[in-house]
Amino acid sequence: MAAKFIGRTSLLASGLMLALGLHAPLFAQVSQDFQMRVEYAVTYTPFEPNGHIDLTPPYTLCGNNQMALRFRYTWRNSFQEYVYTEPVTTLWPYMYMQGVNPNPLQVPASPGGSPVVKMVDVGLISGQVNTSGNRQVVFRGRTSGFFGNPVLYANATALIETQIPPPPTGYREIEDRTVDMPTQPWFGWSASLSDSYRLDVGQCSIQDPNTTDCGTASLPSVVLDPACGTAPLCWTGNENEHQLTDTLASDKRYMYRVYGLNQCGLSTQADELPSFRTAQACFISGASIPDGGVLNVDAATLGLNPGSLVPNLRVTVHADHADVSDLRISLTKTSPVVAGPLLLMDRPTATNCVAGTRIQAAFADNGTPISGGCNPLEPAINGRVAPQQALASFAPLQGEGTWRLTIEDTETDGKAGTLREWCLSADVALRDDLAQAPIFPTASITRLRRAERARGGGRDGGARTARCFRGSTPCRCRLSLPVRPWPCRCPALPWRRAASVRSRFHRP
Ligand SMILES: [Ca+2]
Repeated sequence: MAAKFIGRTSLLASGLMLALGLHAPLFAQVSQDFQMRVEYAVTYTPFEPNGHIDLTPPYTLCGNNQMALRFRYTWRNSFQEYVYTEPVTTLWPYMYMQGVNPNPLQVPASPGGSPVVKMVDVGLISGQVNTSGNRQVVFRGRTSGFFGNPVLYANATALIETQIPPPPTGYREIEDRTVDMPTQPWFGWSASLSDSYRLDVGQCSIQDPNTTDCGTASLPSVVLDPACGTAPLCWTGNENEHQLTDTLASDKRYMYRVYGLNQCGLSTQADELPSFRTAQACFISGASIPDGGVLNVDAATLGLNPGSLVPNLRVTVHADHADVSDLRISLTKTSPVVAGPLLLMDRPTATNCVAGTRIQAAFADNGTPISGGCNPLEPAINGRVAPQQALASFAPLQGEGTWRLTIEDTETDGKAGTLREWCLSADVALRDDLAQAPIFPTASITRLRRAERARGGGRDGGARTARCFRGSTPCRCRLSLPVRPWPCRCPALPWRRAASVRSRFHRP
């Protein structure tokens, strides 16, 4: 009778405690002490088919894979029992119970109140999941009452992350069949369900510049080993972007591939991988574009046909900058003849340009005007971009000689950047003349402003303004060729926006 009475109270108490989510029985008598907890999980993944002991929740259950939860029971009762292990939350559709061992578990009477510790393994297998996420599941141990003892309960909670392999990589940058890319390009792709990535770049089997076909590329096969090992042009990391530190060959077509990885596998790949072609004469810079300042870099080229002209000149600019709308970019031929500067880009303010980061683009006369807007994602400006002034102006010039790229950060707003690389390409092949490729990061804009004031020069008198005068008649100052400045005189006005390129040109 006494036993029956104890049984009813303990059942009530443990039921109450179950409702409260407490381990039962916390405040029962020592003779009813029964607890369980998750000791660890054994997870089976494509990378660890023999299982991996995971001590830290959430425990990963991969699609079409298994896991085992090991429960530790502590029994301090003065009677023996059978304990059944069962879920008290719904496992379906994310996972199913596969088995419990041992079930039931026999626990002997605790000798003199010292604990009896036993382990039980519960096997789970994933359901047909196509999503991933954390799920909290509760298991309980339930005594049988077979020996006339009260039915006792103990609870344990496991946090399980169901996961599926990453979806196919969404290639964003570099877009397939882009030409005139820098030789240390920046790559960006979509991030989805991946913990890390592996990028491989390989030269295409078809190198004919007259076709955009790549053929095949000798990319290393990646089965389940995400490490690069000795693979060339390979990178692994956690970011869904990468700036290549190896230098690709100029004027070559390359294919690339990105695998997304998580514990549950590799992303699958589209049949056709993206490819791109590098520009002809490239100059790796790394020079900083000072905030509110000017960067000039000079570089020399050789034409493969010496003395030949530069039809369809293209200028590749790869600049890592925190706000592309600060920038004004121009190109000048500085020797053997002087021509320019020719304005490539002038502080674009179209959609997404303000605060847009990174330029990785080739300025070409058949490009798309920036006035159509920048990209919402990095790089803000990419692909083939129409220059502000036609590069066809340079067509009568020789490809050989020294060229100067000028990047002016017109806003002192704390946003600066780096010119990573720039390149020249034309329908007649050019190559960089490494023997004569001096780089001259130059004067800050402050010095240019001072020089301008000393001359009595003024602020912005650019091609689209009428602040300049020929006598008393407003006139348009232009930056395009011919080389010599137009005879315009600009009034001295307070500086607001720096305009060194223009103002130097507007010298009376
Ligand atoms: Ca700035």
